[in-house]
Amino acid sequence: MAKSRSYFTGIPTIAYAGPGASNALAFRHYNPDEIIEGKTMSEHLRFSIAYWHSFRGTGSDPFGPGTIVRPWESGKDPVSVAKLRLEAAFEFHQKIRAPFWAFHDRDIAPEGRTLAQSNQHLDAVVAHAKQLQKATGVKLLWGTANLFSNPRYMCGASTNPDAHVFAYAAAQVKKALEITQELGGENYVFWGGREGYETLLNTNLKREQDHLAAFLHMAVDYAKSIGFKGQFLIEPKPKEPTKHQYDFDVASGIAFLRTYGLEKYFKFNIETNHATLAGHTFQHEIEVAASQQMLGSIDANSGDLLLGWDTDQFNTDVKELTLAMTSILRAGGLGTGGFNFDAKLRRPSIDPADLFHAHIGGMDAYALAFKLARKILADGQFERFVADRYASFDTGFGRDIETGKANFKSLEKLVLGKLGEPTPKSGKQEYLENLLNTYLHG
Ligand code: XLS
Ligand code: NI
Ligand code: NI
Repeated sequence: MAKSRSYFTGIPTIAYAGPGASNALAFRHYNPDEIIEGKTMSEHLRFSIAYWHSFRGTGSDPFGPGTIVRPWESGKDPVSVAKLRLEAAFEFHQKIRAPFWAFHDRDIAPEGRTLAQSNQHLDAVVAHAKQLQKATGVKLLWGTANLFSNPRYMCGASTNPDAHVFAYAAAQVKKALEITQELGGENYVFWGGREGYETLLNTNLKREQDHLAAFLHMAVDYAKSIGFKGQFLIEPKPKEPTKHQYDFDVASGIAFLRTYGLEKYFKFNIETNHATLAGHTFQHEIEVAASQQMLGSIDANSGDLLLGWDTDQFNTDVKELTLAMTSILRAGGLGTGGFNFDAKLRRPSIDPADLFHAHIGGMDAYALAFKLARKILADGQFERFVADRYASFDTGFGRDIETGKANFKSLEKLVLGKLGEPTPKSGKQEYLENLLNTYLHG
């Protein structure tokens, strides 16, 4: 497909220049073509750009309007602008070497006056996106539906007290699944934007949770009926915009899915900043999901320790990412998931180059974390330490505990007899923290 114009003139395709390179518009650690264990780094890391932040975000906040003005955002017909915007996005993908994108339905095409008109807009834009995907090789990591911005969803979508709103949301997700399938989406995400409550004075919590489950069952059934093979993902978040959201964290998500018989259809899309809002580390959420083989994908970003909301910043904290990456690699990777930069520029970062610096920083930090985590796992020092720490469960009565052969009586007998008092053993946290630093800083 002929490219009519370039929106990022003056910015080259970002090349790998190696650690210590002085060019700010180059990768220091992300070398997309480097082969590691038979796969390129690009294939290992499956980086994705969040369309909503990078191509719909304007830098607006509750205290003021947007600050970021992009050249492709001009024109009277919103569907034509939507197509130009897509062209700019795909040019960006090629220059930043990110093989995937992710979107909400309402990011890519303007909402119409009626659902039918919204769907027509989507059809026009999706046809264009399909051509651009084909021309560039960029693929869809996941699609989702925006069930939180329109005022109709002010009291939730599938958890709205009004069945009419539930029906509207169902119709919207039906279409979102169809377009995700049309574009070869490898996953489909459910983030419960307003699926929660502000006050129990007006809320029937049990009915709302039942409705959310009914909605997800309908989505599973519809996906099956159209032959959509992508992985369904729940993206937990404890709060914001509602005070209390039902998909609070991975653990409550697992309990919810099991309660309603949905567990075999879903994995988790874990977002760093959502983990910290829930009072967890990023790595904790990954481990909880991985422990149940439910690790699906990552929304790669970071919060600010001093702020209590989802600041969606690009993550350059190599220590945090290395810890997360060891857990991800130990779990066998993300499968059809990827690292989706659900992150946005700060309000004064108004230059097109800032979009590049932001993603270069994020990609380099993840790539470095990937390399460090591989080294940590290959050396096995932490693995051996942890294995030794639990070794008493490998044999004898410890083994009997794990295999269900021990009980209170048998254990009491042992303690009253030959076992007696346990010998305390050091957890060696400071030693391990120092060891971690030798990987990070030598
Ligand atoms: C918001 C979420 C959202 C989801 C997609 O906090 O991160 O962007 O990723 O709906
Ligand atoms: Ni997200
Ligand atoms: Ni978020």
